[in-house]
Amino acid sequence: MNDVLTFGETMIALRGSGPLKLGGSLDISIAGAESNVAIGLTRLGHPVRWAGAVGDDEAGQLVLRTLRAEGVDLGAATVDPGAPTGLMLFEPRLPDLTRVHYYRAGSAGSRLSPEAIERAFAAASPRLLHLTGITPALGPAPRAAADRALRLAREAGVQVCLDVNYRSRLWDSAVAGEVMRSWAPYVDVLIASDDELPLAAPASAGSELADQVKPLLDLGIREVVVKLGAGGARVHTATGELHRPARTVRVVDPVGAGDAFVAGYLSALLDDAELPARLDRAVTTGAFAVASHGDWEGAPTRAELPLLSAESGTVLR
Ligand code: KDG
Repeated sequence: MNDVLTFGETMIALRGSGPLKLGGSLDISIAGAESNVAIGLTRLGHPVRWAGAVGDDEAGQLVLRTLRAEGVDLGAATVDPGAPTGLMLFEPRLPDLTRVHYYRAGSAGSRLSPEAIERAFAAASPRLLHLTGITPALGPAPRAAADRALRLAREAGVQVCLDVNYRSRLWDSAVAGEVMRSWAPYVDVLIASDDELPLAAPASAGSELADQVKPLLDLGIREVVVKLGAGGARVHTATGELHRPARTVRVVDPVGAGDAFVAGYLSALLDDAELPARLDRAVTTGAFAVASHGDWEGAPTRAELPLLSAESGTVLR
């Protein structure tokens, strides 16, 4: 049985080394928030099923081959012959600023159906369903698929994690807020950066973080986890709150850090670890991501977790 079921769009990711309009060479890999979490969890030893859709094309083959090589269960993945695999371009424009360009309108991922998600659930109930706020931004079909997943999880007593993951290039914040608020009552673990939290909190909530967290806990959300970037992370529950600072590492690429954080948090939760250990693992896996290039490539295995505590300049022979 899989510990986790997740789905969402995974695309071909092309990374340049400077302004795109000047040309040059591109590195090819894959990227997708949910599959980044799936890889992060799989490397930590948790069985994960990814139920997204790719086109019947070479790009789709790269997505599936990569996930398969990482040990992610693809038994419920869809190959859609009627649409291409999505594409995203990463353009490092300044040392600390990367622009992202999406080519995903009409992609296979934007046509993922509720029926595909029914099949994914029918095979076996997971312990946890992980969704992100990117999926409903892709179109009515993936939004309906995610709605269906939330209802199936509720019926089967499967706990739900939602990472708000707001993408302003995909949809308007008012619409995103409507969807996130309608999903909140189904969620057990809500993960958001501090600027994303207002999208999930009731529209009437105040502007202070505490004013936004309380109504979410009152709704029945068990853990509200707030990512604070370089400030670390905080988890709020009905009985209190807990903070962990970020781990100190040399930042080489912040992309994928949020997904790595989620993988670490959920891994410790699935191990039945207490809240302090969940946050510790989350800030550790997040730090691995910012210290490595790519969306998911730097995700640690369980044996590698202690490496982050090694002194600078350590060579392991
Ligand atoms: O931030 C890492 C991923 O979320 C990103 O690279 C891919 O899913 C993605 C998106 O839609 O931006």
